[in-house]
Amino acid sequence: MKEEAVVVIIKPDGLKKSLTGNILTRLSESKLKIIGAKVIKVSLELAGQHYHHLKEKRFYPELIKYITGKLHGDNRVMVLVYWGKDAIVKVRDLAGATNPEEASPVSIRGAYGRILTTGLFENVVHASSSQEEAEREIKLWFEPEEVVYEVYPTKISGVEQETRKVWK
Ligand code: IDP
Ligand code: MG
Repeated sequence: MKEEAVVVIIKPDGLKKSLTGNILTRLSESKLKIIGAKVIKVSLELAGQHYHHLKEKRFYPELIKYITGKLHGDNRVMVLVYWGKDAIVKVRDLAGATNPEEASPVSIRGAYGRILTTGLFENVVHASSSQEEAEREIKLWFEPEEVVYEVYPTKISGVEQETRKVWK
């Protein structure tokens, strides 16, 4: 199996509950390499693009509230790219099943997830489900310079004197 990338998102419940350290420790059992990592706020637009395939599900409105932080009063997520052999299956194994009640109790979701009274699976982490999804998610969540390996081809775009925010 070739090396591949996988996106992990520590969802707002993970940050609110100070679980980032525990989750990253669990994920380090995979021996995969972290090649990108940042903490960001999730806009409604980004949330909608990330979960576009779930728009028809009855839990979709609640899911959008969840990932944008409305359920936790905290809209931070930590988003990472892991790289290595069988990265997707390794990370999804450590994450556990989507439903935290069905997830192995020693998996991340089994240990830290819960089901809300609304029925939403508050399951602490997202992990890409295929190479195609990983590519789509990396291109959605990251700029090329935020990922240390050039995992997909890039090109130069824009004008040289483009303005941008810098430290003063
Ligand atoms: P995954 O995160 O394991 O890949 P997806 O089917 O992509 O699962 O669903 C995205 C997220 O939507 C899940 O992580 C979970 O938070 C929520 N979700 C998925 N299926 C259900 C469901 O049947 N009931 C409630 N929430 C769900
Ligand atoms: Mg998924």
